[in-house]
Amino acid sequence: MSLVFVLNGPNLNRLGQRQPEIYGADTLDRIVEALHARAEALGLTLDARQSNHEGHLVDWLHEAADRGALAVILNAGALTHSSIALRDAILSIPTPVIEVHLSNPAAREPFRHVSHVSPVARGVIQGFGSLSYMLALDAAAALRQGAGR
Ligand code: CA2
Repeated sequence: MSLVFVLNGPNLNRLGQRQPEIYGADTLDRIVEALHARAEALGLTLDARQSNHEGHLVDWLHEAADRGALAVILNAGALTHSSIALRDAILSIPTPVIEVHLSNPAAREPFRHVSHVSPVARGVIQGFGSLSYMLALDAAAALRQGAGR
């Protein structure tokens, strides 16, 4: 079965506790649970992880490639707007990376308008709350048929 990594960055472990008007009321555990159910229906195996540390995300991007993952769904949190290391890690692997965001950073503060991930991502889905992750999973599944090129 095709493997899809779902990587979440800093503070996303706090989802559902503050700012539901921006990020929704779901916890990350609930989002991941729903993703697992959808993945099973799509015939995908998920490996979902969260870290508040940039280096973990870099290591996991490498691991996804080494394990031959079909795709990585990445919400890098605020590292999206600051991390050249994550950009370089994405460039260092052949695995397609689908960038996701719960909110629409382009419609928020100017410092969120820059993403170091977007230029090197296969595609970007943002602004749909937890649905962003579901849409990204459908996109990952479609990559099996060579979709999107
Ligand atoms: O919209 C997204 O998914 C973000 O990646 C979320 C990040 C933010 O820095 C990005 O600009 C957009 C924030 C992570 C979660 O932060 C929380 C804040 C309060 C309560 C719970 C989580």
